[in-house]
Amino acid sequence: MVKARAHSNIALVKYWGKKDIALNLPAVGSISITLEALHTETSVVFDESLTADELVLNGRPAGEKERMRVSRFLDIIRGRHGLQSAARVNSINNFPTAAGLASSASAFAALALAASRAAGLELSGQELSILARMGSGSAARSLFGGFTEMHRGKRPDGGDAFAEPLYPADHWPLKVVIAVTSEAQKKTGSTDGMELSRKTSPYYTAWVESSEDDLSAMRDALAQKDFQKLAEISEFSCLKMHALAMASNPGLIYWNAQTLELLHWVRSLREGGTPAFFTIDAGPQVKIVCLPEAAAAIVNQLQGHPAVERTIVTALGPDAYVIE
Ligand code: 2P0
Repeated sequence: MVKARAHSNIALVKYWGKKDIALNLPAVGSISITLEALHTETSVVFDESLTADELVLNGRPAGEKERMRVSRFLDIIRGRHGLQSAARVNSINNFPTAAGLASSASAFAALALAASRAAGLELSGQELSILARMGSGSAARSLFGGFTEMHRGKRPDGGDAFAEPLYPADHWPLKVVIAVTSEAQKKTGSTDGMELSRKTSPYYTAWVESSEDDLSAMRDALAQKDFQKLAEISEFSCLKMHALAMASNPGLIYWNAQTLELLHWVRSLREGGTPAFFTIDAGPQVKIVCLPEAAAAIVNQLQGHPAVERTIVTALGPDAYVIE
């Protein structure tokens, strides 16, 4: 049995759209930060006595949809390495899965690491990232700590579509305050949402074409540790992704009223001199990224704020690793 831990991540330059569904190749590159406080621990054992893969999620047998997704992922490892056995997989998030916080990123990164080791393979970081990508695009980034860049790649087989570490967490010890506005499960998952945008959003081509400029500007902002630039590019990429999603048909609206209220709140905070900006994924939570000295005051001000159910504060996290 091998148990591994991987941390969640949030993209500052967003991934939205696939150029190949079967291999899960992203249409755009992305840049993310890995989050220390949110992680998944997954154990895997291949067992010849099992007739089918078993999946326990947060202490309970998983639904058939989740089990099949994990089983298809294990098939990639089995197929490549001539393994026949089914596996017992046990996965625990230290954060509520229903809270609309990214769970597939840390889940498939931890699974890629644990399952490949349990199969007797010692994969490189790049190989693990490619493997994790086939489970979930954002998972390719969760293998690495700190600041990470995912490449969209050019090869049709996806051999160059992997994530790489840009900087370790201590390059720039940013903090993230997650403002949870609703614990309700989202209606349209990312995979379906991305396909809808690719097929129907008139902004899709412009989104793909403009992505390289955002990545390049973000690399500069990180190299220079220029917070103002970091804030502007991140908010731009986030709002552009949501505009793309909203312009799908039918439109995808991941925000609620509280989300929008908090966007204005964060903007006015920054105008008042607080080094903070927002980013939002395919759900209604607002992630406020800030310089470390600003985090405590932001949390204080959000306490009792009518738009916020609760907050989670985190520093930047480490690489994925094997626990036992
Ligand atoms: C990201 N998101 O860059 C973007 C921004 C959500 C919004 O990657 O279909 O679960 O499994 O490759 O990675 C979430 O989508 O999608 C995501 P799949 P994934 O973080």
